[in-house]
Amino acid sequence: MNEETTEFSNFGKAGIVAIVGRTNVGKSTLVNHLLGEKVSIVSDTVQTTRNLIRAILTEDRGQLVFLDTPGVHKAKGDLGKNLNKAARSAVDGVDVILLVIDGSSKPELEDDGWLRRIAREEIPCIIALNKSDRGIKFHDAYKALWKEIKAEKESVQEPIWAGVSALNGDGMADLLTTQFEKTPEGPALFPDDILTDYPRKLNIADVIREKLFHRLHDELPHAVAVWVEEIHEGEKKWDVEASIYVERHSQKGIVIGEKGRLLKWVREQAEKELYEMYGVRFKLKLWVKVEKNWRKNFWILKKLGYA
Ligand SMILES: Nc1nc2c(ncn2[C@@H]2O[C@H](COP(=O)(O)OP(=O)(O)OP(=O)(O)O)[C@@H](O)[C@H]2O)c(=O)[nH]1
Ligand SMILES: [Mg+2]
Repeated sequence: MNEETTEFSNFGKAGIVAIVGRTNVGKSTLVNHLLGEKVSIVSDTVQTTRNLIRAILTEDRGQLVFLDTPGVHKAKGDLGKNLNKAARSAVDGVDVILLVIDGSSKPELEDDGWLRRIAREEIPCIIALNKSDRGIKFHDAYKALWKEIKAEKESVQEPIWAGVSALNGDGMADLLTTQFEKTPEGPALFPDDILTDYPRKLNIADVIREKLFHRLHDELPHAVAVWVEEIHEGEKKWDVEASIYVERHSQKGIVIGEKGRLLKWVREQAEKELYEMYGVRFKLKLWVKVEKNWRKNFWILKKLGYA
């Protein structure tokens, strides 16, 4: 036996967990809680997550790579459809599927779709009934729905159910243990000090977008994209120039706000959070640009990593 094989047997668990589900159920909140750090932005707007985000947890038991995905949602334009496609294909080739459900609200069409999808899978699946802090009223409804689907599809899948709250942490330690149990043994996929391989430029853009989402309502968040043009990494502070794309002139006014107040708030909140994330001061320069129909523009979607 050569040295490498001997070393291999000493490795712990290692695998990829795809975190999937309908939009707004708390997938990104759950990933952040598992990591103990914020790696993925969160908001109460649908389809907040727009890229696949890998978050890496390394500990004594081994290494889990969580794949945070855009939530599936009835889609109108190319952007929404691309996000749905990305989410659905994220489960290919992973070791464990973690389906997140909002157990405090009734099953919707997209939940039904995901249950049907996991019925086709033979790899281990865990179903997290999230938001237990808001009550567990619909847990039985989801279990009954699964039973129906399993029978109809003659599925061999036996998912493990877990009631959790990604917000207050209830059930989260057990959920992590279950994930390790279902993961095969193997060598780590990433160095142990890495938290995410999500590019810095995209992360900074996401933080700015999250702050915008907190202030924008209705359809407007979906018309907004953020692109970091440049990062100058100075010793004492980092200067970042970013463009905020909107689709119409009227939207530009809303994003800037009366006397520039909204944009100023976004800039200050983002600078504060980026400082906490990177431990270095940020100076953001934000430009709001009208880019007609960017959501249908393949090249822009590609640049933003949404296509
Ligand atoms: N009460 C409660 N709220 C939660 C919990 N987990 C997440 N939320 C809230 O649910 C909303 C959506 O959370 P996200 O983590 O952005 O949801 P997501 O599934 O990643 O959404 P998309 O990225 O749009 O697919 C946010 O307002 C969260 O604060 C929970 O356990 N309890
Ligand atoms: Mg998300």
